[in-house]
Amino acid sequence: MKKREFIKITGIVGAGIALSPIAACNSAADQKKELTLGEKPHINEFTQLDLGYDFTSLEPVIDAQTMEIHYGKHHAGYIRKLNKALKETGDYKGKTLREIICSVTENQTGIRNNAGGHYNHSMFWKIMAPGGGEGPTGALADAINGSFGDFDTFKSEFFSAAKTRFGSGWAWLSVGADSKLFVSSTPNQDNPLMSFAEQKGTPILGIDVWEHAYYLNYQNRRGDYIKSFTDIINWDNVAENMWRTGGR
Ligand code: MN3
Repeated sequence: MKKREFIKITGIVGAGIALSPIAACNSAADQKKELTLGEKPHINEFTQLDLGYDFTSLEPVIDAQTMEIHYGKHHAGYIRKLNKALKETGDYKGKTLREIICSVTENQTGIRNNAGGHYNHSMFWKIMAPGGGEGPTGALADAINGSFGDFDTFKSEFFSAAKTRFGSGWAWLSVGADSKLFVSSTPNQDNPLMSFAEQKGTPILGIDVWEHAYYLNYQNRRGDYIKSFTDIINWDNVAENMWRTGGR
């Protein structure tokens, strides 16, 4: 099915008619349709994908120095430590990043933190764009309205989840097992796909609320960062993530 046809058909989600239930971490065949982040299965090591835009592109919302350090040091560091941890365990050969996220256990902290760090940041770079978008349209807008009532209610829930996450972590918009969208937050580099997440689902949008994501520009004003972030959301890519999640 072509993406456009799918979007047309899944307009029904907004009308309250759910698609077939989708488990967040399900069979290999279904996973191929889920968010892949372009990664290859883990054979030797994971590598960092190109950012796809310049460090200055998201200014003034996110300054170039923050982007350079965040992408070049923090994200790159998660990948380096993930590769080291994978080498040490010898497990997960041939698994995709998503499969690792889905099967990592709470106590495997090296892989949990660094596979999470790699996955979360790979998604984060893709759901932002210079100038952002007009806001969600089509099936994504319908799904947001169907799940939250309206876009403003979603924005307020997302803001609150990001603002109140104590310490470091992420706030998410995810697709749940009932195909509805929900907002949640996770600590550190955890992710809603992880089996021990409080609310499990497939994330399609996430905001990094670690201080390293905003401190140079916003210092302690996390709320200002979150509000500005909504101006640079790449809604087309969020819609694409939703399409992959339900694209069966
Ligand atoms: Mn970060």
